[in-house]
Amino acid sequence: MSSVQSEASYDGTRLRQWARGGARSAGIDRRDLLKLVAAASAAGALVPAAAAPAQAGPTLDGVVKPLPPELFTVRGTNAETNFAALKDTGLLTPVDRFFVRNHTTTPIVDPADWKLTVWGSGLTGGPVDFSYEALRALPSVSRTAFVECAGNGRSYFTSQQDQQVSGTAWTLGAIGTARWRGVRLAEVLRRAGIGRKAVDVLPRGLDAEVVSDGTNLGRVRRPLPVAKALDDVLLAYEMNGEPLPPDHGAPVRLIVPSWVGIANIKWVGDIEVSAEPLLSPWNTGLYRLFGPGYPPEGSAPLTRQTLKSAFELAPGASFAARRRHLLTGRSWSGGAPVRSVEVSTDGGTRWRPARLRDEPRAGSWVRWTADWVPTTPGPGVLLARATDRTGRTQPATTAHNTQGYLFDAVVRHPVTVV
Ligand SMILES: Nc1nc2c(c(=O)[nH]1)N[C@H]1C(S)=C(S)[C@@H](COP(=O)(O)O)O[C@H]1N2
Ligand SMILES: [Mo]
Repeated sequence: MSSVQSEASYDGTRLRQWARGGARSAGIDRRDLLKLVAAASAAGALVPAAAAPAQAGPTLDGVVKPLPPELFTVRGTNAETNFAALKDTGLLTPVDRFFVRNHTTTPIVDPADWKLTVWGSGLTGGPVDFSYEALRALPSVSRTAFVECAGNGRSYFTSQQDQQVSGTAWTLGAIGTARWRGVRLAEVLRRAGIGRKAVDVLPRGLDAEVVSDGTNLGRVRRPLPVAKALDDVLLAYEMNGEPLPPDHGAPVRLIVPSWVGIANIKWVGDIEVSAEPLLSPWNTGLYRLFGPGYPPEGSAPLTRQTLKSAFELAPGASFAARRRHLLTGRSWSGGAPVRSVEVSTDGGTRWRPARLRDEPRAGSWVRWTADWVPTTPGPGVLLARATDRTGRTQPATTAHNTQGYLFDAVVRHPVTVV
């Protein structure tokens, strides 16, 4: 099934039903939700993406793991991976440098006290609880998948396109790839008695309620259409062969391959299975595209990630002239496996193929290399662009949206030749 198509048309139904009172705003007042949507579409409500300055330091209140400045750039409650710190790592991002995106703070949840409650009108019976032990006793699967924030690359709307956007001013490091092990969500939903009338599945985190501009949005939760929930989604309890660490959702999180980061709910405590369509702030005012060219209620909710490329280099890195250098980087796409990557070292006039170091796979990234012998000392710019197997290539610019989601244009990486 072409999930992007079907989810978009399903969402049309969801919104029409909501307008007629047939869908439910889950855990938030209908008027508050309408206010959020209106704010998202109004240019006047924009807060510049650069509002929260990057801070340097080894820790951040609310994040458990250390955040040494050589590995991370702290942005508000979040920590961005420095791409240069991935240079000598393998395909998988080590936990010590995997980005953290927290709406509030990392909760500490003891697996012994934890249970997952599956409930709602889409079940054939009453609520069903799964303890951590019970979940671990179910058949497990492993898969490699990236988690990438929908706003990854957001700062380039401003720095490359001179446009205002709201949200965390990420460069390209709001992504990490890990090997996840857990239970298929489909397995848990079937055991809980999901019925034929179920349309939406709403996982909710155990972290604190999110208050934004004086409105309590409730706990982080985003409806997943039942088609995706029953497809390739995992309830993961292991990351790179170790129990899930606190900052990445311990004891159990969702992994929703190829979809925007927000779908991957961390610290999941309950899952509502609903026979009526559900709306939450995270699939209405947030995580849709708003702005010129989009309807007032926004685009359909974001599903798949777009495609991007990044050099494993610090911004402004310097290179000795007339020496051979090995440039390294990574490219990825939520749409399909990466097909090819090209690099330009002359500002985008000439492009040459990079060598792929990994077999491209859906939902993962590929590492690549390219040689470079710079000639003239002075400032320079490196560019990389990926093409995926759907035939899509990174464009020169990305159409503006007010919250700066899904930046996919080629990023200009400044360097100095000495
Ligand atoms: N419960 C909960 N789940 C959450 C979030 C959160 O703040 N709370 N942030 C989401 C967002 S926006 C992203 S991009 C990913 C980040 O996952 P990571 O912190 O493990 O990298 O988690 C998602 N899941
Ligand atoms: Mo995100």
